[in-house]
Amino acid sequence: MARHLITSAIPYINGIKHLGNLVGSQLPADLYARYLRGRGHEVLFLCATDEHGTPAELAAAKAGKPVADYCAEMWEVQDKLSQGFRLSFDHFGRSSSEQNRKLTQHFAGKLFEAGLIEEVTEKQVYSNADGRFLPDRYIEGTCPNCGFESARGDQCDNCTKQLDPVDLINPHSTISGSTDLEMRETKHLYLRQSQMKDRLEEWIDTRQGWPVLTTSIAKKWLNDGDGLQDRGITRDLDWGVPVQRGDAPWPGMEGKVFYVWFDAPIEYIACGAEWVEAGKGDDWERWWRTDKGAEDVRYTQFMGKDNVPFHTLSFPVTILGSGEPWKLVDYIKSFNYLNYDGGQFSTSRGRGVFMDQALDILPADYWRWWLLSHAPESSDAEFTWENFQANVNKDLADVLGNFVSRVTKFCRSKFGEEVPEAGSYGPDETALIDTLTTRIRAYEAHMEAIEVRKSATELRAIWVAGNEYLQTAAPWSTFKEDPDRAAMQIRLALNLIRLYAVLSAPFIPDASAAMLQAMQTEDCHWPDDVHTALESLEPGHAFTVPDVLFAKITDNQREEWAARFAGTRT
Ligand code: B3M
Ligand code: ZN
Repeated sequence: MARHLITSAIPYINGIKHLGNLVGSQLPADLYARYLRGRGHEVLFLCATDEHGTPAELAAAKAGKPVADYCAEMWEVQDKLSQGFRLSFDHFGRSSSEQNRKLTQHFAGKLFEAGLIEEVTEKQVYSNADGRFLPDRYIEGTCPNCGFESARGDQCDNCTKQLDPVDLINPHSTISGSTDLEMRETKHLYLRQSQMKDRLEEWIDTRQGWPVLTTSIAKKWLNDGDGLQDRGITRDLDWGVPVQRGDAPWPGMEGKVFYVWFDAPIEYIACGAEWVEAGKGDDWERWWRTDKGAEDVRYTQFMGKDNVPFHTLSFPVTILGSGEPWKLVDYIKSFNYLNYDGGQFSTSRGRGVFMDQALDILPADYWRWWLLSHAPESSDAEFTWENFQANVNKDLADVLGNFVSRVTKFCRSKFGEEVPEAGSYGPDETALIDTLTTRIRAYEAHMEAIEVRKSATELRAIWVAGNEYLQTAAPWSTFKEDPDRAAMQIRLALNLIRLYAVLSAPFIPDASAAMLQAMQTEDCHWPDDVHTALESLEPGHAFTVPDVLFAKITDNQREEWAARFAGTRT
């Protein structure tokens, strides 16, 4: 038994996530967590909402709510959706927590003492009417390049030119509309990442077997162009972690907060403290401090590829630079993008299927199975309704669901609702056990390597093996000449249902629970030995015929959904 710490990239608070977000971090993290728990390991699986920064402020303003209220409400919404998708976080925290504020300020203090934070004076747009410095996104004006009237301080959305606020013609504040703006000197903190380049490189080089996607992105940012850049870690916003050095004020930094990407990864750690505060655990440091027991913890992070630089460079700079014994990540599993029906999923344009909409039309297991079995690992993947319908109908309804239904109904009609006793295995059964043993060992190897698609393919093959056995054994014909043999075949098949429930739980937890319930067993033991595992339900053990596990998606439904989700969400 080992100890596994697992974190998923923490989703932004501003709005409901789409299925592309889900499959790029939270869902595969859940798959891995469930698998490891199923194997008897000790797991701490943490996630949270990422609540700071301009996007949260802007979304709250748009909703006409104070930002703290907006975040609290959206946390509830995201928490409920996480539960709906059966994401088995040990705790779903919030980056705006008291624990994260303290820890972020603590790290800043340590980094400052280590000489890794520099104070830089620069000129920035100040709005007299608003009484504050304006971040780039809060300034709009006419684009000097194309004449577009609502170009932002950092970029023109019309011609995509990167801008500086000073480039804009007739700039004004998007808060008040005021044009009474001036350039003022202000101080900001920079994290001196460049100082840490060698240590980071050394650390990355010692990470054995990281996915190519992860290391190539890390190396690119480490070595491309001018190398690792120092990075501004403060912002002129009201909403965020106030800039302090530990408990002490930071002279000249009054009214400023840390940049959202500085405090967000620290929330992974703070979330452990929140987990304890919530009464769900009693010691978070044994997961996070190598001087307090975390040296034998294996820490795995899950994220989309766009988040990799922050996790391979910036966050490790924070941890290593603090000089304190915090746990560093052991393995980073990153994902490409999932596209939607010939284009991209887009939160800002409301394109694609969002988590709430998905659960409105189908239960979680349908989505979990399709998304995980098509996880964008080696390249981008694409969701189409045709493919979704075809795969769900075939794998879940025709293969798995049909097996369960045929076996339980046949047994009920010929032997009653209990496991029949007669008969003993022949060559077909020995061959099946051999096949299953090979496949289950392969499934374990893929799961341990977090090869999500390969794991799904193997699991599907395990289901197919049972179906093929049933087809060849044909207990419905055997029953006529040799009822004892049919009894043996069906006893094995009923036990296979339990075995499938255990193996499939990481992918489709609800169906798995329904199968165990129908088999009236709580035996979730992993099948280390297939022969033994197929003897779990003994002769005479009662079961029930479950409701249909997976209903097929009809052509009408597919067409209706394709049309409903063709446009953009309002
Ligand atoms: N919230 C971006 C994202 O959801 C960001 C991740 C933070 S992980 C510390 O893609
Ligand atoms: Zn422009």
